[in-house]
Amino acid sequence: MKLFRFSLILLFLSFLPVQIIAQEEYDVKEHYNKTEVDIPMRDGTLLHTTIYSPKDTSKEYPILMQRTPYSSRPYGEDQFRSLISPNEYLMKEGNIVVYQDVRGRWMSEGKYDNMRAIIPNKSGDEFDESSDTYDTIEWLIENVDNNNGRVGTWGISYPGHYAVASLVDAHPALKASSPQAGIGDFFFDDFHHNGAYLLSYWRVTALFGYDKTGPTTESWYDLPDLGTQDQYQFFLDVGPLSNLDEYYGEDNVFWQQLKEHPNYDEFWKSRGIIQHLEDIKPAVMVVGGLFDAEDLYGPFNTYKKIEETSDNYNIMVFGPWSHGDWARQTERQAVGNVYFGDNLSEDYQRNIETKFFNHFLKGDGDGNVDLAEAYVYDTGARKWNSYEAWPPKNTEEKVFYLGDDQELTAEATNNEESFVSDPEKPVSYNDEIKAVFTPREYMTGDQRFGARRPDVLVFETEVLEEDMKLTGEILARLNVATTGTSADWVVKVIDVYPPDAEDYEETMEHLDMDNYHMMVRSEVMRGRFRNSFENPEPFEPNKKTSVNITLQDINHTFKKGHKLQIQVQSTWFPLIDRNPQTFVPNIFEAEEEDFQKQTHTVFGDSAIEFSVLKE
Ligand code: PG9
Repeated sequence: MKLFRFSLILLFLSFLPVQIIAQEEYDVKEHYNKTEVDIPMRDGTLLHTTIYSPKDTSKEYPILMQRTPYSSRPYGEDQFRSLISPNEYLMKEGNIVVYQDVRGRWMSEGKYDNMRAIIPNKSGDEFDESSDTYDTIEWLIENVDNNNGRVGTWGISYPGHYAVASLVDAHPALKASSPQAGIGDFFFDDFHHNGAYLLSYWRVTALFGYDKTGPTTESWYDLPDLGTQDQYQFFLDVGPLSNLDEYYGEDNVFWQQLKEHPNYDEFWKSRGIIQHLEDIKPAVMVVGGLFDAEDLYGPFNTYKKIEETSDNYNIMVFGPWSHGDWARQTERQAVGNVYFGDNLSEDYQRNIETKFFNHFLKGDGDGNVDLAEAYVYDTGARKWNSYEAWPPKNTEEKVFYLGDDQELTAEATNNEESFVSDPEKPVSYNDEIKAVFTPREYMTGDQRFGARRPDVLVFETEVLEEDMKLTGEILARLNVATTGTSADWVVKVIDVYPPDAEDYEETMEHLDMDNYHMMVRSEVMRGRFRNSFENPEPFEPNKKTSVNITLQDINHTFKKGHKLQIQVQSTWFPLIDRNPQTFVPNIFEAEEEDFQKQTHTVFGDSAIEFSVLKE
């Protein structure tokens, strides 16, 4: 396979929202001075830091900082970003804006460590991302002219993770942070979902896997090129994961780590950041996208953990966004084929994000600011909701059972639905032939291509006679069996549109929205981890076994005339890797002969538990 160098800008933009794209009407260079400094951390490591300071020195400004593994480029004091700050409103009104290459990345010294573990009660020159942030803030407050002594952090995705890290043992000058789609734990975000490896992330293992030899402004890695858009066929032809060693050698540290740690061991556990969110002091605004294919576990659990453990100001905003959409300037907000509304991101940036930072960094900072506890978009009714708590309190449980005749029933049945699961013909996770860096559109994708396969079980309500609003987490309590000793279980929650549904500008040419099977939420449980993520267990062939799957929060009205549909399947390719369906110690080391067709069964006392909002 030929390796070829992506233009880093292309790769860089593929991860980050369009906010880096030029803002024609505002020239940063006219309003800001730029300096680049190398700030010493407590262990002496120098972290390369770019500082944009307003030219108007007649007043003081807070410091808004983003720490990133994706480069604080452009480098060179005469090279300016076209947009600085979380949004253009904060840029135009004037703030000191700082970008820093985290340890081991780009122009910073040190060795990179993916999701570097937080060290509680550090001593001496022990360091982690929390202490690197603390040391950086200490230096900035002491050395940057015209700062008002208050600091805010923000970031999306990995930069969002570093914003979460800034909250742990926070510097006293840190008054506000907005972690946005911040990674919480790589065993449940990005690279894995409940222990299933996201094969769809395989290519970006190159981005994080190689150590650089020293500070550099040029990328030191190449992304493998599949040589085709048909990544389903590519990965099917590759066969067992061990064959991918052909493309990543021993020098790809992260690829080795992924293979060596198939279970939720200390390697992953220590790197999860949610556990450290105790007694948080700075004000926090967690932001996420309800259709974010990369990081959902992180933002929801960041908000919930802080609510549980801290009495700081803590709010959340979840819109009908895919990864990073909220930072874009697109007028029509859509995810894949599905349109949700106009100017949703711009309104959020102007009326929520700017208000949050200004209150805590320039205003009274006492928390008396007219912002809701939880802004969550209703992705079925297509309107914003403001809640006083999340998940909402005024709900009642509604349980649907996976009955016979493809029906969702109010009572359990003795029904059994079986299907042959063939690793050589896995269910595709989407109906497009497109190679991706990371998955995106499938989160609202049409699921009819799945519904018509014999190895996808379908259960649905009658046409709804009135609106049904489902909010919060979903619990799938499956009772299953397999003729094998290993299996994955995927549950998909789908909104079936009526025959007269309106089409959108974004709806693909060949498609109408009538009878559109819109994915609302989905999740996989790698069956070996059903009782413990640390200690995987085989299935006993043909024994009825319970498998529980928590699906991340939703806020979706299933409207009158629509249907609620549940799909259950055991392959989801190549979103996730194939399960050999034979229990092996480590699927990364499974052999060709381990991959066996098996017959799986789902019993009629399997239940899907929702929370219905009592309007
Ligand atoms: N969470 C995103 C990601 C992390 C690691 C690999 C690929 C993507 C992100 O930082 O955009």
